[in-house]
Amino acid sequence: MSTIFSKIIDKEIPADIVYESDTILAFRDINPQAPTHILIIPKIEIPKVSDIKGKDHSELLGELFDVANKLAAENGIDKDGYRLIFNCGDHGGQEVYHLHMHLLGGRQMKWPPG
Ligand code: DGP
Repeated sequence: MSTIFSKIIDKEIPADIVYESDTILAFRDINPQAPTHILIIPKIEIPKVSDIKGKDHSELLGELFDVANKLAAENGIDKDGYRLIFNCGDHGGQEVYHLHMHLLGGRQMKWPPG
């Protein structure tokens, strides 16, 4: 089922897009939890982490990480470090059921997460 992220991909609703390729879109989170908070998403609809099939999606996942590392460098958070998060399902705190990687940085992260 399509989510709000499909509308962002289709440019039906605006977003602060920081990267786009044929397969991936990245945009700033509407409710940032750190000075840098970017969502990196595949354009194809994969609802959640548990729907990933390594055989089918390994190249796409590699691209997601490449984009995360590139955006971390562009946003000046690569030296001090950053956090990459996939929330999965209710207990994982997932709100939007279109696979997305959170790139968070620009402040000290805590552990354990809430
Ligand atoms: P998650 O809880 O992992 O499903 O995170 C979903 C994130 O998506 C949350 O941090 C807020 C963000 N978000 C939800 N709707 C929109 C939107 O319309 N635009 C943008 N830029 N971010 C959104």
